[in-house]
Amino acid sequence: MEKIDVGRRILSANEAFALKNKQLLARYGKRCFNLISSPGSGKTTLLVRTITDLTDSLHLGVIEGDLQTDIDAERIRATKAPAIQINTEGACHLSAAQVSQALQKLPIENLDVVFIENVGNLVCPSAFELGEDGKIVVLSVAEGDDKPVKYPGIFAKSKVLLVNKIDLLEGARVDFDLDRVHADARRLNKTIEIFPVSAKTGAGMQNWYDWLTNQVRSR
Ligand SMILES: Nc1nc2c(ncn2[C@@H]2O[C@H](COP(=O)(O)OP(=O)(O)OP(=O)(O)O)[C@@H](O)[C@H]2O)c(=O)[nH]1
Ligand SMILES: [Mg+2]
Repeated sequence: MEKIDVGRRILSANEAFALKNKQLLARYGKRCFNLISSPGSGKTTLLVRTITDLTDSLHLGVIEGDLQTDIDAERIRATKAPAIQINTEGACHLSAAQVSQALQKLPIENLDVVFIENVGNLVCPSAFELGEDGKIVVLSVAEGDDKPVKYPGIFAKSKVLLVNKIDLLEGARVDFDLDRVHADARRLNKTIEIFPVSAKTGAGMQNWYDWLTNQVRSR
């Protein structure tokens, strides 16, 4: 009996949409980044702060992926930036087909960067290309410093690692060895940019803004 590799078929259908998204974004000359992390590491908080702090220099739009609700899209819209919510109804990642539909609803021509906030999950989203310029993995210090070695796939594939909630390191409220995370992430990915930040206090955020601004300028 012939064996059918369903996993591979799903991936190649996804890759066709990812290519379509990439071509659309290239035609408009826009950057697109795919934010991936565990639930609650601070993706939406980081986006809200980035949009607010860069309001005079960059126009950002967001595609939000969640199992249910439009809570995150509403948080983005409160900044006046455009946001499209996708509900995956149980799926643990966004697909390129879903992103393709959302891209048609965003005013891409008016934007500098499209951010995709993927479903909170450190594993599934890393396997699905969406047509982005790069993945950005967020790890908050409350999750523990062993995450790069335990979930290597996403750290190996990402352009940037945002180590969020560094305000919690003050007073040793959380045990987290930043040097270990640097070393482990670099071992997996020689070129990954690592920015320790706090979306709450704004600490370290300027390094992230400089990187993002350079990405837009070099397009
Ligand atoms: N102390 C501290 N808390 C933060 C920081 N960033 C986010 N938070 C808090 O972390 C919680 C989760 O933040 P979200 O931005 O909703 O996280 P998320 O990754 O978007 O979550 P999902 O979309 O559910 O995956 C909220 O209570 C935030 O206020 C930070 O830098 N420091
Ligand atoms: Mg969120």
